[in-house]
Amino acid sequence: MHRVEEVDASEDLLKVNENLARDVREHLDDHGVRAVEFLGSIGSGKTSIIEWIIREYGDEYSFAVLAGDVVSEYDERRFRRLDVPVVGLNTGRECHLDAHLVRHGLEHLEEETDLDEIDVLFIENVGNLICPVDFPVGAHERVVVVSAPEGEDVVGKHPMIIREGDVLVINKVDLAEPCGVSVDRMVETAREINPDIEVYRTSVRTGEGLRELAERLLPA
Ligand SMILES: Nc1nc2c(ncn2[C@@H]2O[C@H](COP(=O)(O)OP(=O)(O)OP(=O)(O)O)[C@@H](O)[C@H]2O)c(=O)[nH]1
Ligand SMILES: [Mg+2]
Repeated sequence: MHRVEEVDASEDLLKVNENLARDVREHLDDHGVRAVEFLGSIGSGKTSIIEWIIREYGDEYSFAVLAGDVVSEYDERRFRRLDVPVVGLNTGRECHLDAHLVRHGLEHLEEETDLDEIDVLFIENVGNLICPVDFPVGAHERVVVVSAPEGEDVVGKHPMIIREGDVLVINKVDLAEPCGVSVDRMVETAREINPDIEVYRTSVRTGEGLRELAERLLPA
């Protein structure tokens, strides 16, 4: 059921999103759910990393996923195969999730599962390095994922998302050498932009760095 929000036309949309994100966060906190948002480039490996964590830690934690995509259900179907509660969120022509959509996603999730039973909610944003930056959705952590084959400059060209992230994942490091990319240089650039960002180098192909990343993101 869509609720009608009363919005003063002059009110800043970002402010509305911020308020809704606060509601989402409070709701998650009320139910003891830790939410981890994955945002970043198209095809950088967001779904693959979340799948890996769910497979490896599924016996210890209870997971659920909100899978954002522009129009399709590809990622939703991938998560469903892992037998976790999933809600697909299609943004239509929009290139990012927002807190309003996520709140509805949570309502749908609660139709199939009791939030009190969920330890960790993964929210996969639409692949995009620009638009999601200004629309936090209430997650406790924002994990930015880029990949080595995108080239060293991908980090420096998108400083806004690097400033916004709590964690930066440089994935597909197995392809760095064949692509002639220096992952060290990517890390250096990220630290110049945001000295506080925590950086993980990962490969879903070889497993490198994934356990360290998971242990940083999952509750103790
Ligand atoms: N070589 C290599 N391939 C990877 C790695 N991680 C993911 N891939 C592949 O990269 C492709 C895209 O991975 P996804 O996990 O779908 O990427 P995504 O970021 O979720 O993509 P979107 O949701 O479409 O933005 C798939 O073919 C994966 O198998 C990795 O670490 N190394
Ligand atoms: Mg995906």
